Amino acid sequence: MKTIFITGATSGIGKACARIFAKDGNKLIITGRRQERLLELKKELESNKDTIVHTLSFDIRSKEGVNQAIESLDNSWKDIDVLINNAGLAVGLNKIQDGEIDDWERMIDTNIKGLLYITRAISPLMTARKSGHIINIGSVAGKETYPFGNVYCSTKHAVDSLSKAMRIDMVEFGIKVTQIAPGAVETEFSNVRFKGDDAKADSIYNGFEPLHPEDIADAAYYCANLPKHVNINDMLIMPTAQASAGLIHKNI
Ligand code: NDP
Ligand code: 8X3
Repeated sequence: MKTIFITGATSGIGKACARIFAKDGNKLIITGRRQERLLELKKELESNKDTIVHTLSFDIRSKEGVNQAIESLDNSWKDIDVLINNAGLAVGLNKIQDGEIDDWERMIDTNIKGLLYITRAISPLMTARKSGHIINIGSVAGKETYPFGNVYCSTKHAVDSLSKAMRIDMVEFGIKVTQIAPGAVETEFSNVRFKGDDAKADSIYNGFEPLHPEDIADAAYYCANLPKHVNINDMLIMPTAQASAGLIHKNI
């Protein structure tokens, strides 16, 4: 039985990860701000009698909130085998000269600083045991920069770079670090990016089959279940209809 810690498990990719890792009867720590959703998911996952779920509701942008949440875990939950750094978001889609600074700060605080706060709190638990696997959910936006993507792309480039840095820093402890970088996945991502304009969000996925959150969860599960001597450093996963960040072939 492994202990898996997933950020952003209330929706999309994180929720799909929780579901796939629960199949084997693992111990899951699921996190996000929306406590009701965490409790609903806990109930669903614990219908597998071999699965035990602990929920932690906090805002990843708060250093104190992150540290309190991790410190609140009792010792039986602290042997974290797999950390999935998934919580993240894009907000807005503007040129730099028209950008909303509040949107930039939300993205930087969540996608970079939040991921760092979590990693800083959990990685010492892994290095002390000389065992652990960190899976960072990056993006094709961390490999390429697309029009209007400026700050979101920069935050995901930071995740790309931090994934390499974490691997370098913790290699001597046998810690695995994997980045999974998806193209377009149909989740609540676009609803958040377009600030609740759901018609606009839905139109992003019209005319082609996007990735489903389960496709990314499958990849995370595969990476987490390889033999001890094998690590996938980096996976770029696209819908077949998407050739690059900016090129999606649509039948409309
Ligand atoms: P969703 O919007 O469906 O899920 C995002 C998750 O992140 C939610 O569970 C949300 O929980 C959590 N989250 C956001 N902000 C915070 C915060 N401040 N504190 C704690 N949790 C937070 O989107 P996805 O599943 O698509 O996104 C997951 C990751 O995948 C992100 O890092 C995203 O950048 C990346 N990604 C997504 C792609 C896509 O096309 N969908 C493609 C490439 C990468 P809550 O709101 O309850 O706090
Ligand atoms: C999320 C997908 O298309 O905005 O990372 O890069 S995209």
